[in-house]
Parts: sequence; C-alpha cells; structure tokens
Amino acid sequence: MKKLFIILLMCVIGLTAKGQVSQKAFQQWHGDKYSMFIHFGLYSQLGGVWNQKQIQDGYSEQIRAFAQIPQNEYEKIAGEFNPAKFNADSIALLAKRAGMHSIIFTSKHHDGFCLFKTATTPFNSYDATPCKRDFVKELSEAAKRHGLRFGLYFSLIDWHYPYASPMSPHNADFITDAHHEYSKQQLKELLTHYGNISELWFDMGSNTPAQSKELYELVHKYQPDCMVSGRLGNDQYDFCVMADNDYPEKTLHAPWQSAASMFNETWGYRSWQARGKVEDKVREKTLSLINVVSRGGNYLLNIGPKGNGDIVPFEKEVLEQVGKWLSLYGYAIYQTEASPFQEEFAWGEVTRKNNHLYLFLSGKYPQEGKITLHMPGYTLQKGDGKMATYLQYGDEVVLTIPASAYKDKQIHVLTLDFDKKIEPLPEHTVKSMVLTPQNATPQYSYSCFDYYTNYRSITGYSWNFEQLLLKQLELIYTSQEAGRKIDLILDGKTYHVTLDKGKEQKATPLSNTVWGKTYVCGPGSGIFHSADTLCADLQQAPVAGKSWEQTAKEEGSFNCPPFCSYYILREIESPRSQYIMAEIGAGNGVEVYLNGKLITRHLNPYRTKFRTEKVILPLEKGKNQVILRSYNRFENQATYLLRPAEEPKAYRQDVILPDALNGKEHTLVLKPHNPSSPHTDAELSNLRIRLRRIAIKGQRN
Ligand code: JFZ
Repeated sequence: MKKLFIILLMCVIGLTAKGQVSQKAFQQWHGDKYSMFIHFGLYSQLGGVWNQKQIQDGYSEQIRAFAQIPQNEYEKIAGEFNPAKFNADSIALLAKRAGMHSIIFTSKHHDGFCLFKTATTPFNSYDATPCKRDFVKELSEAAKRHGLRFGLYFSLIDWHYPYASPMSPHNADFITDAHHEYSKQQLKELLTHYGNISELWFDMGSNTPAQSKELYELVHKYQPDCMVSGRLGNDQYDFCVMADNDYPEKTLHAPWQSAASMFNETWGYRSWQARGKVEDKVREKTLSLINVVSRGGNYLLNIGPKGNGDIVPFEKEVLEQVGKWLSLYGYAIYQTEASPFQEEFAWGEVTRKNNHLYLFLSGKYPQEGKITLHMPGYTLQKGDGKMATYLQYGDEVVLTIPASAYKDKQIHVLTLDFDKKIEPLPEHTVKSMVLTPQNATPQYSYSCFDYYTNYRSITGYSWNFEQLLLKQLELIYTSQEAGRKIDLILDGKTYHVTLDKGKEQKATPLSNTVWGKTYVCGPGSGIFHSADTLCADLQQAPVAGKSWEQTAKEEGSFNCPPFCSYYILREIESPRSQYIMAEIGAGNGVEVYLNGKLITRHLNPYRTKFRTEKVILPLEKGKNQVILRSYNRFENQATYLLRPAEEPKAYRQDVILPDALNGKEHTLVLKPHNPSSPHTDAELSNLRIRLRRIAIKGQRN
C-alpha cells in the first residue's frame, strides 16, 4: 500500500501570496468603503462642447475621440489651461465632509495629457500650460494634510504618445513595446515622487499577461501596499472593479470596488448636463453606497470639476448631503463586512461588524412592519429601542417596525447586538453523501484578459454538510484534473492533495444514451461575460436575428473577426439520471450549459487557438440539452468541438483522514493549490467528493 499522501498544513488564512499587498493594507482599503474619484484634465476645459456643438456621443472626458479633434488642436487647449480655481485643499476638505476616506485622481486619461510634471513628455500640466502646476503633487499633499489616502487613475491607452496603438472605437487596444516602456517610466515617477499611493486604478487597453505582470510587480516594487485595480488585466490585480454602478450578484471572495459617475453619461465635466434634483441624486447615491457596502465592496464616487478648477455646485451639494447621512450612520458603513445572509431582503440591506448587525431600512416597508431574520446559533442581546421592537423565537429574530421609519426622506439604520461575532451564515446544508459543484456554494472572483473578457470566475467551492462520523473522502475526477494539486480545507484544517489518478475505472455511459444532431448559431456577442443561465432551445436561438443551423460536423470553425462567439447545441437522451463525459473544444474562452444551467465557464490560457477538455455532464432522465459557447477574442475564427468522450475514464482516489471527524456540522472548501492568481478560475467543475463513514483501506495498490 502506498504511503498516505496527506500533508497537513496549518491554515493559511492571513498569509498572502508573493507580490500581493499585506493583509493590513488590504484591511485598511477594505475598511475605507467610500472614496472620491476625480476626472480632471484638458477635457474639463471643453466641458463636452467642441466648435460650439454639444458632443452627445461618448463620455466628455473622451471628447477628443468623439468630436474627432485633431492632435494639434487638442494640444492648443493646453496652451490656455489655467485652472485658477483648482484648490487641492478645498477638494480634500470636501472629500472629508463627504465622509470619504481617499481621493483617486486621473494622473493621465486616454488623451495622454499628464496632470503631473514628468520628464517623459512635454504634454503635461507643468510644461505645456501657462499655469505650470503639478496637480498630482498638489492633491497628494492636500490629501495627506487632511488625513486622507491618495490614489491614482492611470490610462493604459494613450492617444498622444506617437508610438502607441492608434485610437480605436473600443479602447481595448494592444500596448506596443515602446508604449509599455513609456508607461513604466511614468509609473515610476508617479510611484516615487508623491508619497504613499493607496491604489492604482489602471484603465482600458489590452495588456499581454507579461505586460500586466510586469506593471503589477513594478507597482509593488515601489509601493508594496498599493492596491492595483482589475483593469490592469490578465488576473494581475488586488481588487476587482465592477462595471459602472454595478455590484456582484453574490459575495465575492476577493476585494472589489464599484466606481460610479455622478451621471451615467459622463465622468469628465459636461457643461450642458441635465442634473435633476439634488435630493434625488443624494438618495440614489446613498442607496448605491449601501448596496455596495452590504455586498462587501468599496464605493468610488466621481466628480468632474470644471476647466477652471471649480467644483460643480450640484456635485458638491450631493457629496455634502451624503456626508451628512454618513455622520449619523457611518458606524454601520466603515470597517464593516458584507451581509451575513445569503438571501436578499425587499425591506433593505445589512452589514455586520463584530457582534453587531446593522439593518438599513432602504427598501420597501415590510408587510405589517415585520422583519424576520434567520440566525441559528446566535442570541440577540440588544436591539436599539427607539424605532423597533425585537423578539427572538429560537433561531428567528423578529422585528416590528412602524411605517414612519420608511416615510422619512432619510434612510434609517437599526443596530442589533448578538452574543458573539457574526460570521457569514451558510447558504444551505448538503444532505447528500456526494459533494458536487452543483450542490456547492461557489467562491467567486473575477478573471479577465481585459475589459471585454472579464467574467465571474469560480476560484473554489465550499460545502456545509452534516455527518456524524467522517473518516474518509473519495475524490472522483477525470483525466482532465489528473496531476493537479488541490487544497481541501476541512473544518479549517488544510489537506494538500495531488490528484495522482488513484484507481482508474471505465465510465461508459448507460447504453441507450443517445446524442442527437449538432446545431450551430452565430456569430454572437464578443463580450465574454454572459449569464449563468441560458434559456435557448431548438425553437429559440441564443442570438437575436439568427437561427440554429444543423451541421454534420461535431468539430468545426467559423470565420469571424476578433470579438465574436458561436453557440453549438446537441440534445442527449438519457435512460436515467447519470454522469457522462463530454469532450469539448473552443478557442479563447468556453462556456457549457446543460439544460440551461452553466456547467463550466473559463477563458483558456491567453491566445490559445484551440483547446479540448473533458466536461462531466450530470444528465437528467429523458431529454437533455447541452449548449457550448465558443468565444473568440483574438483570432479570425471561432472553433468548436462537442461530442461524447471516447473511452471515458474516471479516477477514484481516497483521502483517509488521520483523525476521524466527529460532530455534526462540517465545512469543506476545495481550491487549487497555489493558483497562478487568486482570481483565475479553478477549473474543478468535474471533481466530486464522496463522504465515507468508514475508512476502506487497501483500495489502492
Ligand atoms: C473607463 C474610461 O474609458 C472612462 O473614460 C472613465 O475614465 C471610466 C472611469 O473608465 O470607462 C469605463 C470602462 C468600463 C466601465 C465603465 C466605464 N464599466 O465597466 O462599466
């Protein structure tokens, strides 16, 4: 019998992988919750107007592109740029009154104009203007004076640098070698001349993995605790950036931020912007802040000062009024964690801190004013008395709230104190003896090449299960996973396991399992991220205006430019429910849906032309439908393969626990061991784990 292959490791929580920021820096960033974004540059001077015309298309900070302003004409604006009203101290003081904890400033936007003194180009606010000012310096110093942290926005595309890719409609251009070097020089200046930089907000462009990695490491070489934004690309980042005003559907296992503009139409100043009522905007932004923080994120709210440096009075008032609300309820925002509940509530949102639970009455008045919270294992000690009454019946805490609590313009917050620190409550308890991706709670992050190929990745799985005695786990997987190293974290103890093929077994599907014809549909969207469910069948095509076409080929390709996808559908008839193995192939990215539900989704390694893989399909009895989406980001074709695996094999491997596990409730987390980045998809959707009460020795030879 082979030696047991279990290595017991200490729990690694608290340790970070090489190159990442320290836990302390992350905690500080995570606790800040609310920051000021500033879009300011030559575009602010134009305010969305060129040649007396309001430029309606695109964001006003990108007016050079949307109004097609020639380079020399745009450069002339610098010659008149003199923002006499730009006062870094009053901006910092405004951020403070607003309840913000840091300022993130556009050091350089897509137009290439640097708001700092740089040796790399004369096209900067010191050398090209009559004002001779270094705005990064002014703001970094003012932020420091007023106890705020300071971070930088830095555009990875540059419309002014002559050796960069030319301006494009999508802004996701490749970065030339010369441009990459140019960015490195500018970043070195930014990271060494202005004190501590709390975050670097890279934006747009499409780096290669090597370029992303080099910039990620460069930032941390000069500033080890600077948090790097997800838009650097290729999973090289410290925090995810959600789409404008957006937040993730489920809690993420990675730090994240929602960046928001004051108006959807623009980030930079637009003189003719319809602004509406201050009080409506205050409510909108307060709700967004609450929604983001209750899901564990940070909120970055933008202002776009005028060309003369003045802050738009509307924006100033909005910030001040949100700040007023925060001066009352900031305790329920700052330094908090996401709601411990898996469900969402129509009556409002939740955050937690230590043994405190904070309820934001930001939704709809609940029926009869009753709010019920399911909190097994917790005892309510105190609820703040003014606004509600509190009762606990076993696991349920029931609050009764008067209608007046919702009638007020102001959003109210209730505090509930429990007997112990509140942790996330389990989503559900698995009753089955087999843990599968389908009955797991996935751990999510975001993985990407660039802005257009950014998707919610699954970086691990966790299960809560009930088992009185547990002695052994049996891992079941395919040749796809063989050789990989995984971590199994059982009740907090980590077992490091190499998938060494264990015992091989034929996995032939039941006879009478019949694969139907192949149908294709496309081209579809060039954006990778799509929904976790796909409602399509032979009657209903997944791409608007297209239909399914039958093809004789299980494997094929379609000519299409970069940014496109094709769908492939097959029906599978199964005599009963069973796991079968399919062979699937695609180019840059792949998504597989079974009966409308996502089975696996991931980008393939950067610029993979074609890759095949085994995918386990948990079939239902009767008719099943499998849809493959083959995604093409870089090539001139989308290639696919969808068929039953030849000679399917399963591997069964035992993990005998050194000490039998007693007790009732347990948690198991499955993760890849030492992943290349904590954000990259685990690609473990084929692995199943069987729980065993008795150790079956000698199964392995
Ligand atoms: C980028 C820039 O192009 C824009 O000018 C501005 O600076 C903004 C902050 O960042 O634009 C984006 C990119 C992605 C989203 C929104 C704006 N998004 O994911 O919703």
